[in-house]
Amino acid sequence: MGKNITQKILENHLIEGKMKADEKIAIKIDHTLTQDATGTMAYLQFEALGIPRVKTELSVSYVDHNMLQSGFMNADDHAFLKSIAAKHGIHFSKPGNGICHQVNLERFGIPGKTLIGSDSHTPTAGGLGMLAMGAGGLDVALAMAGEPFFLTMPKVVKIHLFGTLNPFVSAKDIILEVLRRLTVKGGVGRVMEYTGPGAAALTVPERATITNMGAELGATTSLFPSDEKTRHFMAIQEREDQWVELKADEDAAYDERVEIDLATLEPLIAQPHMPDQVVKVKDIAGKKVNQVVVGSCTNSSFKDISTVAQMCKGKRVHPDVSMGLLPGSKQVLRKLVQTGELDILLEAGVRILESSCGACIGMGFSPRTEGVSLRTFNRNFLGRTGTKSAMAYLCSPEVATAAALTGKISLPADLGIAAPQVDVNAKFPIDDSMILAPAEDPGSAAVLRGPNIQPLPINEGIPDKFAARVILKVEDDITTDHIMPAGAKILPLRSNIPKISQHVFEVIDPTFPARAQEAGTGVIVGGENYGQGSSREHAALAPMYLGIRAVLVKSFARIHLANLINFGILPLTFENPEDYAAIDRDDLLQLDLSSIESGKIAVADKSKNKTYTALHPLTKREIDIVKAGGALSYVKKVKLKK
Ligand code: MIC
Ligand code: SF4
Repeated sequence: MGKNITQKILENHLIEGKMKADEKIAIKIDHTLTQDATGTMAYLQFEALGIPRVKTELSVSYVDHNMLQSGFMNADDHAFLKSIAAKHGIHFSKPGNGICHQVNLERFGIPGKTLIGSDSHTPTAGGLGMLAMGAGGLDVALAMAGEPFFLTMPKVVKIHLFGTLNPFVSAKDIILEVLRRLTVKGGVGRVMEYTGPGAAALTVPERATITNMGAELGATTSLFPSDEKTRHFMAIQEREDQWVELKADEDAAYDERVEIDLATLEPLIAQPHMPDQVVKVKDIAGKKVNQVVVGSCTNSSFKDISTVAQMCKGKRVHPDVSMGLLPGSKQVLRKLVQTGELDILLEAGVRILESSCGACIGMGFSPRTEGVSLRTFNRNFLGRTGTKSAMAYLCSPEVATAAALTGKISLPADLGIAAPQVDVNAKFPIDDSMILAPAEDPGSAAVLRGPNIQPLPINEGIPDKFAARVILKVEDDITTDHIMPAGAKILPLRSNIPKISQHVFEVIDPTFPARAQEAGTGVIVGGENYGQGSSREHAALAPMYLGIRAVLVKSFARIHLANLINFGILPLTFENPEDYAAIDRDDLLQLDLSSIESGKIAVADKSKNKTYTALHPLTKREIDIVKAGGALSYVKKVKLKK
């Protein structure tokens, strides 16, 4: 039986375990990336491991999230990141050079290599044939220290694309269609591997739009083959020598299959407040729009923005709409200058924002009260725009531009203009001057630490029996944006756990931090897919700081589950999902871990006089990690001492 691409890359990197779906495996990591919002913690953790220089082939630290710099905090983080990168052998991409996933595609990604990044959209690099996964900062720190990365062997889904896209229908519509069919839980435990003539016809940036938003399916990662299109993209980036071919065998086996006829796709749009609330644009056409933003790691390539510029040529943004644009990288922005398209956008009345995450993570450009905002981004979770009452929709650059020009949700084909044609052979300005190489001599680099960079809090570990109060009970599909919101006010506190923890669950229940601290030891109860979304380990670290020692839910999202384990929080699932209904906020639970090695523990609800069995997915190693108070203590105590 032949192999698919996922199996080929995993086999080349396998350190431990059997490549059988749902088994735990450990793999070697070739590249790592961090961004600033998760990076400060990742490097503090790397530093705590006491390893002088990274052991990966390549590690890059990007600054793209916290770029508002209102006050000293973000700037201090940047200075810390730059100095610690120089010291430990890490490349540093300066603020302004671009969004990590876009710059990684352009300048660093290599087909067939493994990459983990402290950002959930790291799978963007799957568009280039890299096996790229999001992970918590601590897992990235461990990979930089040469430790293997542990994951559950995913199922591999073949997504066969055929047929040709119609004018004004683009890569974003393909991934929105996948989300419509499979939902935000549909990719959990799976790698989505794209094949077929429809996949072969897509360019690397188009493929990257699809692999990027595979994160919203909950997928471990998404992958395209590395073929002529990949070689061509790397040649344009003057990196053809790093290209290797990568394809599935003719008789490769897959666990599941999905077929999409691209010719049948119409422009799609995800409605508030979940990326899988997908409908046809034509079904909600006519709705008035206040704001449009083009950008984010999903849709900020030259192809995306050139498409917008061509549609805006000779036209004006509607008087009732504020339109913003975040180019994905300095390279994209310079290219727009060279083609004259930046001027077309300015003439049309588009607001040019920095090459950064910006509005995607609520760093500025928030919509007005109850504002309708169309975004080419990947997430529209409640409150993420920075305005809780706003209605955020996700769509392609084509649909976003049609709305900006007409003031309402509209079909781009109704504008009566020719579909844009982007020159895929165009040369790009190659300029790595904003990427700083590490110092030759680590001793020569001093680490700069501003007052906002506070030491890592320590978890002392959990005893075999403990009582804990239910601090909060939540529903299905709780995202990390619910648990640990971002935005301009909170993101600057990412290096300061005591302060940021005061915002945990702010959008759901602002009394959470005070009640958790008062209770001393707490539990969170939740539904399915708990912790979907971001890789931010603050969604585990900050609750841990507030005394949360267990999370009892119907099911977990992958990265958040790993983060809970990494910070010594016991992840539990109901043996009988109906028990969820019986537990209430403020109940006092007694947890007995004496049978933990059997995969189960006993939970007694003292307030209700009931007992339940809770399951956990932990391996022996992970049980030891949780008991030790988290992976850092465990690795320092057990592994690195060997
Ligand atoms: C996001 O898109 O939510 C972020 C901000 O990029 C996060 C990382 C973070 O919270 O710092 C992610 O996706 O992992
Ligand atoms: Fe940045 Fe948004 Fe991409 Fe996250 S999803 S990395 S915030 S652009």
